[in-house]
Amino acid sequence: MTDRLHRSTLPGTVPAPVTPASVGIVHLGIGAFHRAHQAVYTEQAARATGDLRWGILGVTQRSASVRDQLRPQGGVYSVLTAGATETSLDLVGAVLDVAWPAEETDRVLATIAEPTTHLVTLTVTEKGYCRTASGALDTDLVAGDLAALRAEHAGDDAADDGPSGAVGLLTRGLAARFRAAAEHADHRPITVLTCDNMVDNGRVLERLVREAVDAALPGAEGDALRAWLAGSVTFPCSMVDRIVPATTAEQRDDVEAALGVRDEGLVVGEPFSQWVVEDRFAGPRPAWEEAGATLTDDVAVWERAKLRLLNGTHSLLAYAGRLAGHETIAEAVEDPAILARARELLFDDALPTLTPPEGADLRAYGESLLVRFANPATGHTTRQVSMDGTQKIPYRWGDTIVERLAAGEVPRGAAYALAAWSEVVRREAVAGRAVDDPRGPEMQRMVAAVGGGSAADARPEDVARALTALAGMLPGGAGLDPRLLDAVAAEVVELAGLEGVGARSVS
Ligand code: CS2
Repeated sequence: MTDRLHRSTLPGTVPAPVTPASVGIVHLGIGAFHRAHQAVYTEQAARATGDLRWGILGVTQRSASVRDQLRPQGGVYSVLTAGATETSLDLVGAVLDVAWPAEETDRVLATIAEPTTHLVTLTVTEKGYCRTASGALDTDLVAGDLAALRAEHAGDDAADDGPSGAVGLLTRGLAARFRAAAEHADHRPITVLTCDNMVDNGRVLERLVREAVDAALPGAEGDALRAWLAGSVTFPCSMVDRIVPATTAEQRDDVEAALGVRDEGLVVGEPFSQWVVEDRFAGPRPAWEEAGATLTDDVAVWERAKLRLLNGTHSLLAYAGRLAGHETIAEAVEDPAILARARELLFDDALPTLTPPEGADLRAYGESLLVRFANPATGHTTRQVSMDGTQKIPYRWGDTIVERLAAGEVPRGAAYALAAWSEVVRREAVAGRAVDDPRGPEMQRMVAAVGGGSAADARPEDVARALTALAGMLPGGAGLDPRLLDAVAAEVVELAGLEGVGARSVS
């Protein structure tokens, strides 16, 4: 067996990573995406400037697996950049350690409170924000954190069963920082930077933190904390982009052969990477612009273009691809029938709804996405991208649909995409398999109800109408618009007919 990669036993064949002097960033949700994106920008900024204040304490969400991958390696891991024709390997040392909150909540809270910590960043996925269908904080889901926040505020020991969600953990961390600031008579400003694929992501998170404080500490009790949040904490918006699929065992073996040491923390990403960040920081930050990030006052135009064009098309490819039996996004985009519908969503539906960011050509951007999706080297699966549809679709297709309907047009590509999603859900329900979505059980019950108690008896077009109208899915009442519902129903009849209703299961 080969040795494990470690800060102290680095392979000589790849440039050495940085070793930060201290933690400056707490990152909530240290999955593959963060390690292949923001951590790489932080690493490159440190290399360019020599500023070593920006070590990252990564925090996992539900499981300890990333901690178990990185802690034995002193935080160091490699990034395999997988292009269609070339690959390259880099070592990243920006992550100093990883904490699993179930066992180390106190350490996470204390690190957020430290004066040397200037940023909390997040990639916890859309569902990690624990919202109800109306978008408000789901106070039942985060009840444990709210109780702990109350207890900590009163100076009691929180009966800690581990945090129940990122928003709860973040709010507790901010409250700990507020108390430390009061104790030391300083302000400890801090920036909370969300990097998840949501419209106006910073504003959404700011509101959810406020809702958590209001729920746990209503009235005068929470006033001083609220004032500190308003005066000392900023929540910039950001747009992040890099295709980073789950790492496979085969890729780990290949990299082990190349490096001569075993890296359990390996992540794989495409060559393209982009980060547009709203320039609204409460205190110091790494010089991410040295690594190619764009700091701007107007993230919204980029955020909307990326969500509607890239993520919107990605989801269409994932659902339609699964129905056609394609395992990867690259296979799906090379299927001419699916590609034609992807182009329709991109160029006929989404493009007319967008304002191009300064200097950008969104048609060329759309074409470049199709090339990126066709890169077979990342191995991104349709199954992975199709997860959590109810959490993603509102941002990816919702606003396109609303704006096209308002302009008197029926968005055909988006209707096809909704039909493909509905068909995947229906077939899972018929097969009695769990739908990989926080609202999966609710949708399964819905399919059965449409079939009069049996999913197998539900007609695809009726399921599609019901799912399109599901509360919280499409903004502005678009899910009830008869023009859209008729278009989705017509598409699903075709999709179901092509595949033979219920006969074939989704891959
Ligand atoms: C994907 C994204 O899994 C998904 O839903 O659409 O993770 C996508 O790969 C990234 O947003 C690309 O920047």
